[in-house]
Amino acid sequence: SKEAIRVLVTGAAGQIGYALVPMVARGIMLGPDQPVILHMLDIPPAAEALNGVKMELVDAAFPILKGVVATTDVVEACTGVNVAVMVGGFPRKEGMERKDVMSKNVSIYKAQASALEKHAAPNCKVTTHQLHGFLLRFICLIGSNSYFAIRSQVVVVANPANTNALILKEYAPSIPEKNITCLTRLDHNRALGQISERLKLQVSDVKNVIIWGNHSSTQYPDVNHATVKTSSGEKPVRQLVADDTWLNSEFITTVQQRGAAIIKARKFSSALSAASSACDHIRNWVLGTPEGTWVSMGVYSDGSYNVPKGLIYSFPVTCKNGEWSIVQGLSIDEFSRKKLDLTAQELSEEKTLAYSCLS
Ligand code: NAX
Repeated sequence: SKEAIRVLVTGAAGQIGYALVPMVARGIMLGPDQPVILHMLDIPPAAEALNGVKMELVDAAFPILKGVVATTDVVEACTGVNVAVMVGGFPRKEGMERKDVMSKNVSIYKAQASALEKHAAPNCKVTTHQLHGFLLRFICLIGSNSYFAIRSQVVVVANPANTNALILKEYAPSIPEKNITCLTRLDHNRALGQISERLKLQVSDVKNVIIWGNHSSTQYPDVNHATVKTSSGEKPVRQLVADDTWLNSEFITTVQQRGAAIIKARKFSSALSAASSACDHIRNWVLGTPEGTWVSMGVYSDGSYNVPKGLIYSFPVTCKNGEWSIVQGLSIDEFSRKKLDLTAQELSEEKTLAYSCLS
């Protein structure tokens, strides 16, 4: 039988956490026959609620759930985890300045990064890398008794997601930068959903949209390379929609503003779709993207597409053997170029603001 994978969910007593942990325990994130041990972290005011979530996980009797750690101690939460989904954060409250929210979250992500670095125990099954002090590991069982380490997999969900991920990266320097990502898959999935609604086609037949940049309203949902599977083969989305005005305006703003529309309708922010997308993000990262398909992930920029290096920016990526790589060589027209630059500009400003909160 397979070795259990330890999955950390921070902010587990919150809305997204409540939707996410049963998905993980059902095998939606890592596969239906992959045993998991859930590590749930929240803060002391939420400790009782967190314990309630733990009780429900026990009550649901998930066959692949091999254990639950529910704690307010970051060290206990991080010990031995292989996959980390960072959902915990400080929400923007009415009357709060952007800088105040940034400052709260920067200090949370700085502290959690350092706590991970300093305290998490190396996985005893990994002998070569544990000497390097890496904390989070992904262990794969090959055959009956041999293991190899595919490093840690971290996705930051909490907003400002890209910048929180950047802070986590900066303050956990021994975790390879390739292992720290942020969630823009929800935006990607929203874009797929809008195209399929418009064309009255199955969402599973639409692919290769791109979310560029920040998980914020400056993100650029791009359909220039997206295709739809039809009975007469794959067709470009632009050809099938045949309405550039809609694609260049309403489609973009609908995806950008979808989070606000959900809050307006539900009085709470997106939760089930965020949780489901976080599962998609990790599943594709760990198990790979299908041939010919890419997804969007916020990753550390290497300067591809002239995006400034040193930002966590959402790109189209393919994944194989637990590693993502940015899809290269896509043509970027002038309209897109401006939008790629605008969202990069916002991320650079967020980075400056985040650093000013640190000093
Ligand atoms: P909730 O407020 O329901 O839950 C957040 C949880 O985090 C709470 O239980 C809180 O006690 C906990 N928390 C706060 N500080 C913590 C800390 N230092 N350590 C551990 N836990 C801590 O928010 P929810 O609706 O679940 O959203 C969570 C985050 O996801 C928010 O930052 C939200 O803005 C962000 N989102 C990101 C999305 C994305 O696509 N990247 C989409 C959905 C969502 O808006």
